[in-house]
Amino acid sequence: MGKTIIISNRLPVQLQISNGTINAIPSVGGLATGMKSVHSGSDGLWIGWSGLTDEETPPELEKDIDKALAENGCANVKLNAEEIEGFYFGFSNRTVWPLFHYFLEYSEFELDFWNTYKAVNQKFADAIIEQSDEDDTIWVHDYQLMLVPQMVREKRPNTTIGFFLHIPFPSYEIFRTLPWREEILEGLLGSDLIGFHTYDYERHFLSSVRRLLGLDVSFNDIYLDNRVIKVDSFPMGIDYKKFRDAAILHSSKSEDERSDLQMRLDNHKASAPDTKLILSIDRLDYSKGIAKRINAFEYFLNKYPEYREKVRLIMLAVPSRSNVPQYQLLKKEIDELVGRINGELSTVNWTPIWYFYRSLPFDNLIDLYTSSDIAWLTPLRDGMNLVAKEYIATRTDKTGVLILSEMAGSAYEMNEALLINPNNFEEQADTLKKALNMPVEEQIARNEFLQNRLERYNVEVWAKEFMRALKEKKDVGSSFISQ
Ligand code: GDG
Repeated sequence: MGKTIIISNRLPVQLQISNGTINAIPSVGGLATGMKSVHSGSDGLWIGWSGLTDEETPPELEKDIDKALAENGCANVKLNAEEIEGFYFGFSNRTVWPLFHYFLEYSEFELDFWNTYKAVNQKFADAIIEQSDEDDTIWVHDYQLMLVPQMVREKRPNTTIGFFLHIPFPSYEIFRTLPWREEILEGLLGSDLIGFHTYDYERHFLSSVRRLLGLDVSFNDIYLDNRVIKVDSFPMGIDYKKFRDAAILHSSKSEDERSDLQMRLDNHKASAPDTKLILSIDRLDYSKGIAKRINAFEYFLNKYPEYREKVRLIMLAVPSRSNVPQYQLLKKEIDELVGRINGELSTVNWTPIWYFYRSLPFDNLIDLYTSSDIAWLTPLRDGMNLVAKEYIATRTDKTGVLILSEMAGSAYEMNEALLINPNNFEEQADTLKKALNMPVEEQIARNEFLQNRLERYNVEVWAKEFMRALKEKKDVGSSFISQ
């Protein structure tokens, strides 16, 4: 039996060079965070881009970089600045990302982006061919690499290939606006198994395959030449134990061991014991509904002024894709909104919004999760949303209220949360009030269900289920071909 090879745009470590030495820095982001435990638990290989362009890589350090990566079970697909511009910032993040998140008006259909996307996908496919054997299992991740499965299939007709999409697959009506829609579908259909977070994304994909390619689709099987491609949903879990253990450790820390952030949070609690903390954590991305959330918070404070000085919104926005104009505009909009609301509503003792625009170390994330009475996550579209799951996992005493957008994939599995429509300010204001007044017994009852489910369906189980389905599919597929 061969090895398992994971392929994603970014490797689970980023390399940075300072004064001739190489530092490996863990990546932030759902995929990196989720798959890390799977990869480190096997002797498999992870192929992806290191984060350094050719131009940023001193030739004399190239060997050391490859060595450092190999020590981490990784192999680099070398990309230059122009390729990153067209493939990553271009087609991936200015065409596919907005389109698949229903921001049609942000989607740019540039032929140059598309050509670079194809060329870079070919580079990834070539790296796979070079570093794998026929009996290896290939697991390709996400929207940056949708052409890779078919590119590998052409050279390795019998290799087992799985693909998982971490973002939503949009409805046919949205997807069909993409000029290269058939090529994207054909690229994905090089896989044996295609996985999505939810049943809805799966249906949308099947509908596009049927209507755009005219292929036979029966239930969740697609018939293409002499192959059957399976499509299924696999809602991604988190490393539940890691978050749980970190929260337990956190609660046992002595005063001296507390972080600066935790001290600030504790001081806040001590000075205003009846003020509740509401938390949001997202990459700074328009799909996450950050600006709307701030507006909804203002709406809440106006509708229920008795909560002024009684609540504080702690907003962590992690810098992301800051080369893309849309993200720069959003950053400006959020800065202005936070400034205006804090300027208008603050009192001597109270600032309504604490806003952090940075990436925080993992321990600080735990400080925030464990100190907040409410997590309020309002994506306008989100493939899954792992932050919602992480918040619940860290609530060791089972208190805390999760308010979650219906538009997040995770909402399908987290019915015990308070689900809201992020466009409905009235509903959100009332839900915030409900959350602030929810009896502790009710919080515990809701979170018990959620925690049990998250513990059971953790990220390792998610990966195992996908791999099991991929293996099963291959066994059935081979017998189909040989009949
Ligand atoms: C994509 C899809 C899907 C965040 N800030 C910090 C930090 N994080 C970590 C969180 C969490 C991850 O990043 C974010 O995951 P999400 O799922 O919320 O969102 P995306 O980055 O958009 O991920 C998403 C996911 O892929 C998986 O399929 O759920 O829908 O868009 O794990 O903890 N970690 C640290 N510091 C931070 O400041 N250390």
